Amino acid sequence: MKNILIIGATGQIGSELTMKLRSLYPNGNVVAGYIAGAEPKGALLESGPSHLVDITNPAHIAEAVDKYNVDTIYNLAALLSAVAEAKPQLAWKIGLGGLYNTLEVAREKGCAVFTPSSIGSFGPSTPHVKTPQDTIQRPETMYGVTKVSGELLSDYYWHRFGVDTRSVRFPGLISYVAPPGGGTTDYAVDIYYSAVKGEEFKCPLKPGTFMDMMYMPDALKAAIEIMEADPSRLKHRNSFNIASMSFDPEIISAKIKEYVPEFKMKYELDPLRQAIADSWPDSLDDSCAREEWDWKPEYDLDAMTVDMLHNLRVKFGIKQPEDSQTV
Ligand code: AKB
Repeated sequence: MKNILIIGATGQIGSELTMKLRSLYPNGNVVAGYIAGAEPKGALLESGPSHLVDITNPAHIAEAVDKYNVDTIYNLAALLSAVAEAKPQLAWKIGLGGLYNTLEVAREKGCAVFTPSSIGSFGPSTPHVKTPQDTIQRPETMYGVTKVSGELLSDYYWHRFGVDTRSVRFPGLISYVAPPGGGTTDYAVDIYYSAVKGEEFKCPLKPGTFMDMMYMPDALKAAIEIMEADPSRLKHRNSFNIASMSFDPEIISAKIKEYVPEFKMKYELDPLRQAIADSWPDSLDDSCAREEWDWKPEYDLDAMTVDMLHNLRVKFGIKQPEDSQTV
């Protein structure tokens, strides 16, 4: 039986990961940790326990771990890249201060910890194409600084104290369930919303801006499989490159047009997001994850597009076209 605490359970990843873990561990406690003002609602609230966990307050984390006999913590609290540039002090407090609090509780109480890193942990001097697992990480954003520091701190707690820390570097995550907030890759979610609503999409990034992206079901699979992986096979821990698709605005727009021929996109660049995107890799080499814990994504751009369009139409009560298929 696994007892799991998800810190940030009402966010973009947390709201789906909590439900997935509850379906996988029906006999355990899968606790939705939330902050004031972002309380769980609906199925998330009704399907299992929840607890107020502000990651900047170590007592909250310890209380939830004790109350539910938690053995594994998913730490999903963070500000995304563009917001972190606007609020760098808060980004550090949550991203690094919060991680430190989590790791200290985990050390004292014997919990395993998953803390996602990101393609944002790389910077302008990183090789941009097929970025290797072990390479230069000199990010120039506060988001990236917290992510690469978090990787190092998590590895430190493993080597020094034996805390079972593991993680992956998430690409931009695409989902129809909860929207992201303040990321550089958010355009690849927003574009689908515009397509189903029949609105022209204003793209904040210029053509040729390639970044790795991933459909949420694959991201959840990665987060769960890395924590289930046989530790004797792991040569790396914090954090693994994972990848499933890389595209620029022109490629995703053309793919959407295959299914929504009337879809239109124009460019209205956001200089902050463009600068951040330019400093990130175009594509990651995820061969270490494939070798060490059999990572393999299920969705490519085509399968994701079909599923996103179908589910967004369901979400907004929009009629499906006659010839639409689901995956
Ligand atoms: C962001 O754009 O900030 C995130 C990320 C790639 O980590 N989606």
